[in-house]
Amino acid sequence: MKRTDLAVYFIMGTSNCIDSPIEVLEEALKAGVTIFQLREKGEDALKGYDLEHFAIACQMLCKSYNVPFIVNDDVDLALKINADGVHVGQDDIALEAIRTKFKGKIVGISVHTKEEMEKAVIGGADYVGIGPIYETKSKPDAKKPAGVTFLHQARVIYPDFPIVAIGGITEQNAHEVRQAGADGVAVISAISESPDRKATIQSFSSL
Ligand code: TZP
Ligand code: MG
Repeated sequence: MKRTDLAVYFIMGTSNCIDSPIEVLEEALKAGVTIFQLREKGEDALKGYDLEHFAIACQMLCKSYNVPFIVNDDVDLALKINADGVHVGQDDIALEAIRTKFKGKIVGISVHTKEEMEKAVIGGADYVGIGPIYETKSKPDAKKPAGVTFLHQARVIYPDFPIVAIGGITEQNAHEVRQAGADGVAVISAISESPDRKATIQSFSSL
């Protein structure tokens, strides 16, 4: 993948949207998000056939805008529907196991320390997500906000490795994370809850 693919990384599940999720996604794609991750979480999360059906609808939309479609956590679903990639956390299935199943596809992993980052790079990840940078209300079990210190360190150690920042990123603070070395911003609420999605996405695109 190219580092520029991470520029505006939209993440969403049905619980993140007040409006129709498919309409939100289409609006976001039209406005210029560069990569999309389906992250279906929470008590009312879609499951089984409903989840697969929704995932395929998202995937088809992404395809029509030429935007990579990534599935969070659910490696089996990603393989079944032939998604462009998966994103996993430290507590999910091991990177090496995914890497062998996902030849030629995008594999992203969340990291919080230098050790985790080194393992990710050696283990063949295509990109890492670093965060939460700021306070987030979209992930109840998120770690404490880390600010941009580690993000900056990671960029210094790995000048060319694709890195996206996540957690509480808004139009107001996005500049700081790009300055610290992130190739892009990964956001849920800043886009899904924006009163003007087009303007929000354009502001992220022009960083
Ligand atoms: N991982 C770390 S923070 C976070 C995830 C999935 C949630 C990001 O959501 P928001 O609304 O952009 O803070
Ligand atoms: Mg996970």
